[in-house]
Amino acid sequence: MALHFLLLLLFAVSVVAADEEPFIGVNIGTDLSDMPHPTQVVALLKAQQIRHVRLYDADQAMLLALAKTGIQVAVTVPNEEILAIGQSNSTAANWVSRNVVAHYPATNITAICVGSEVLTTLPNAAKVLVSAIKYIHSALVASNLDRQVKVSTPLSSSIILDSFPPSQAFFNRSLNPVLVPLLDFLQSTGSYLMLNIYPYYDYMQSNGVIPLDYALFKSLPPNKEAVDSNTLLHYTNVFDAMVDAAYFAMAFLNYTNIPVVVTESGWPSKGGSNEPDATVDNANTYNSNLIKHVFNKTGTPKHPGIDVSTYIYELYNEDMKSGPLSEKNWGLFDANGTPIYILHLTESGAVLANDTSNNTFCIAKDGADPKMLQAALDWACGPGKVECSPLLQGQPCYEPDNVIAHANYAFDTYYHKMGKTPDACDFNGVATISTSDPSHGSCLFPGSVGKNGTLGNFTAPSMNSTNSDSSAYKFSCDLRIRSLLMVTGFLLWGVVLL
Ligand SMILES: *[C@@H]1O[C@H](CO)[C@@H](O)[C@H](O)[C@H]1NC(C)=O
Ligand SMILES: *[C@@H]1O[C@H](CO)[C@@H](O)[C@H](O)[C@H]1NC(C)=O
Ligand SMILES: *[C@@H]1O[C@H](CO)[C@@H](O)[C@H](O)[C@H]1NC(C)=O
Ligand SMILES: *[C@@H]1O[C@H](CO)[C@@H](O)[C@H](O)[C@H]1NC(C)=O
Ligand SMILES: *[C@@H]1O[C@H](CO)[C@@H](O)[C@H](O)[C@H]1NC(C)=O
Ligand SMILES: *[C@@H]1O[C@H](CO)[C@@H](O)[C@H](O)[C@H]1NC(C)=O
Ligand SMILES: *[C@@H]1O[C@H](CO)[C@@H](O)[C@H](O)[C@H]1NC(C)=O
Ligand SMILES: *[C@@H]1O[C@H](CO)[C@@H](O)[C@H](O)[C@H]1NC(C)=O
Ligand SMILES: *[C@@H]1O[C@H](CO)[C@@H](O)[C@H](O)[C@H]1NC(C)=O
Ligand SMILES: *[C@H]1O[C@H](CO)[C@@H](O)[C@H](O)[C@H]1NC(C)=O
Repeated sequence: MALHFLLLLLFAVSVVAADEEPFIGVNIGTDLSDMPHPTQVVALLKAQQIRHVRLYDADQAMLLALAKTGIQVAVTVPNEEILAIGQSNSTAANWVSRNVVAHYPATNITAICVGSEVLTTLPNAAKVLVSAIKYIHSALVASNLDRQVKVSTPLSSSIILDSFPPSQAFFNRSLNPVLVPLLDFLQSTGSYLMLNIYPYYDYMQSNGVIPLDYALFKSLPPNKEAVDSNTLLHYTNVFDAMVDAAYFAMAFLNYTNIPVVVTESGWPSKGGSNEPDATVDNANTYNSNLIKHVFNKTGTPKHPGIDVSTYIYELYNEDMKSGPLSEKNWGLFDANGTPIYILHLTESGAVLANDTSNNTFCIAKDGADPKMLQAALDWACGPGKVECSPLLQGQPCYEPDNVIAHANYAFDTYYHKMGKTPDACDFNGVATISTSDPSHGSCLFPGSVGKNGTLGNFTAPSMNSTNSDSSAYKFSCDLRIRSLLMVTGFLLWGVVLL
């Protein structure tokens, strides 16, 4: 009896360890026509205080550029190499020696992702996946690096069936011959389940069953919160529901102490005409809320307080990606390192640096009468005492040489000079307050934080992930089947509870 109790206690303590601070990392896909040089990539990571990255390969130049930066790196064994590595421990040992041992410790490689959604994209490699993982791990053991470098394999969440409500979730049973030894391995080596979670696709393919706000982490009225009728746990967002579905699916196979790291999650900022919710606002809302959620250390309803570190998909917009327009628009930055949007990171605690979302600008109203704009511009640069010299020929804000661009600059300068009071942005009704930074080239507007600091001071987990074929796209493909099932589940669940 006493022993039993002790075991229970040990068990309870070991349930999903929360030993470290949660982190936010970013995935670095490289399918860009003008992929920045690794040194530029690293400069961006540093400027943005990004401390965890995931690469989709183990690119030597990238690993060298990441050396001595303190950035934690997850590297990937590309899917094409799984078959060979899964059949030969010496091939695995060579891979580890070339891509890990050769760079560590200068480059802080903390994880190896063996493949990317192998079970759903490369079924014929599934049978050697666990061997590949074990061979890679043995090579790390031989190099005495197995404690520093975790080995796992990112899974598509589409292998979790009936994920709504989470307590009924289970892994696709036909994958159990792979998943059971995989979970055994993860448990015995203290590694984590790597999961790619895309509430965007869950929402898109739910045909309105999943509310947009629920996918975007926006607060729902209490009577709209989803309640799991088996556990009575309340779910306020799709992300938590998916993570808990993974915990429940593992528990169904009797694995209760394997933590989850989300290796991909994000939202596209632009899409085709049939992707109306791929917008800058939604992408900003999703990623900002995701970051706050991870750093808030709330955990999930099933495991409150247990961190779910997450890698955002992804650093750059990948213009070479095929598939729908949204595929090219998951990035936080363009190839120049210019943010696609400025994340709203207020109230996220000490981990985050300055909130850059509170910047407002005063600009010319759309469609304002050019004559009235000219008059207001003349007033601002004259009686308004705005320092308008940057608008002179040869100066940074001269181009584009038109009344709208010049009025924008003069209005914004006046507005900031006057302490950003709404009154200071009127100009006889031809001016308006905007949250988009009109700065361009070397013409920095008052209130601009420049092109740095989008992500502020935040920490995250890391892996290098850049497959030639987009894992997000692959995900969206195999998600179709799963979504039908999931949506059916959610419908039933939703009818009862929403
Ligand atoms: C590789 O496999 C051979 C036999 O197949 C075995 O003798 C050897 O110990 C293995 N090496 C490692 C590093 O696991
Ligand atoms: C890698 O990062 C971890 C976490 O910050 C740290 O504990 C470890 O000392 C680092 N290793 C190296 C070799 O820098
Ligand atoms: C389960 O996995 C098998 C093998 O990959 C696949 O053929 C089947 O479609 C999956 N089932 C569901 C419901 O996703
Ligand atoms: C999980 O454990 C329970 C109780 O020990 C056992 O009855 C069940 O068969 C196990 N399930 C699996 C999938 O191993
Ligand atoms: C942060 O956590 C607290 C309680 O732990 C919760 O009340 C609050 O809603 C959370 N905020 C976010 C943004 O998740
Ligand atoms: C980042 O945050 C840490 C912890 O809050 C702080 O010590 C550090 O000075 C910050 N760095 C910058 C550049 O703001
Ligand atoms: C915000 O930025 C300013 C100047 O860049 C810096 O002095 C200040 O410490 C920052 N605040 C935080 C909370 O990081
Ligand atoms: C935004 O800035 C204004 C004044 O510049 C300040 O009063 C307000 O508290 C700020 N809001 C946030 C959320 O930081
Ligand atoms: C952005 O960062 C670069 C490199 O760190 C620096 O040279 C530049 O001055 C910064 N720009 C702004 C507006 O802070
Ligand atoms: C990631 O790996 C892929 C496949 O090996 C490669 O083509 C690509 O260049 C790599 N991207 C980065 C950022 O290293």
